[in-house]
Amino acid sequence: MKITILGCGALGQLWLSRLYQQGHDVQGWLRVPQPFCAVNVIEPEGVSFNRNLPTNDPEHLAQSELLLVTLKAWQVSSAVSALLPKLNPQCAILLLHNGMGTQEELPPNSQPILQGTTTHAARHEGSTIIHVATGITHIGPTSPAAQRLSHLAEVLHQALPDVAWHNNIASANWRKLAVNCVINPLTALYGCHNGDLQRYPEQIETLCREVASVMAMEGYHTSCEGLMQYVMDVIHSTADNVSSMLQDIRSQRHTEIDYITGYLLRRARSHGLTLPENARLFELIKRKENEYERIGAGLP
Ligand code: KPL
Repeated sequence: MKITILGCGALGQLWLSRLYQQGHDVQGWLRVPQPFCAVNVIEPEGVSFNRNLPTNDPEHLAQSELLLVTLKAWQVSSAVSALLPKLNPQCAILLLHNGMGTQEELPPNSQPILQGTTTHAARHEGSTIIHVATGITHIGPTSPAAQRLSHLAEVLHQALPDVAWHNNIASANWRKLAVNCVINPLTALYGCHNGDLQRYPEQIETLCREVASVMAMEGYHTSCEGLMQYVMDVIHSTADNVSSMLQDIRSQRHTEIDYITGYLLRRARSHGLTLPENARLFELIKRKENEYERIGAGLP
């Protein structure tokens, strides 16, 4: 299958290496074009993959059957919008990132669009990508046109298991949003590993209650207890992880908070709900982010 991967960060390189090894015709797409992408991945059991893979070939892009987008949420709309006119109308776009709300930012288009989330963890160590923990990738259609694409779950599963197909991906996305609304800001504020959050059950319960109230208004009924159990399970299973938001804050990068807690608060407002604890965490993360972004921009 001909595939272009937009975003060659840690997860993008992991998918490039796995899809290439499955015999797919893959290329990376970089914002700043380079002659090739040096993909260097070390798997959890120590096996490494090291190869230069092609990038930014417009012909390859035009013939691609899948555009796999592994950018951060805040990078998606401008990068995908720039590629839309160059894609074959049949080319599926799979948006794989934390948070929600990026699809609404895209210009009107007729591409079949899939959304997904993943619990695979990968991080940079110099120019090497360490695949820290295996996980599950949940994908599903966002329009009737994309419903016929369930075979893609099998293609992706062969390369990087597990991949699960959901006809109703929004429900899975909301559960992942709940996980990210709890783990990401709290770890970024306390400067701790995911597992250390077990010390804050009351705060986690308050956050989950607020998320569950918005989910109910959106038509995804869940009990606060059920949601909290799910979040606690992820805290246990990713106990040694440094969350992506803590990594972003430590490296003074823009975070995904606008698409995680920010998205939740926007949906809450549209239903006339206020979420004091999520709003407080949102403000604290934005304050941290603004501090270094102002300095970076040379502002007083
Ligand atoms: O998605 C994650 C992230 O760090 O962004 C979790 C699930 C919280 C794992 O660290």
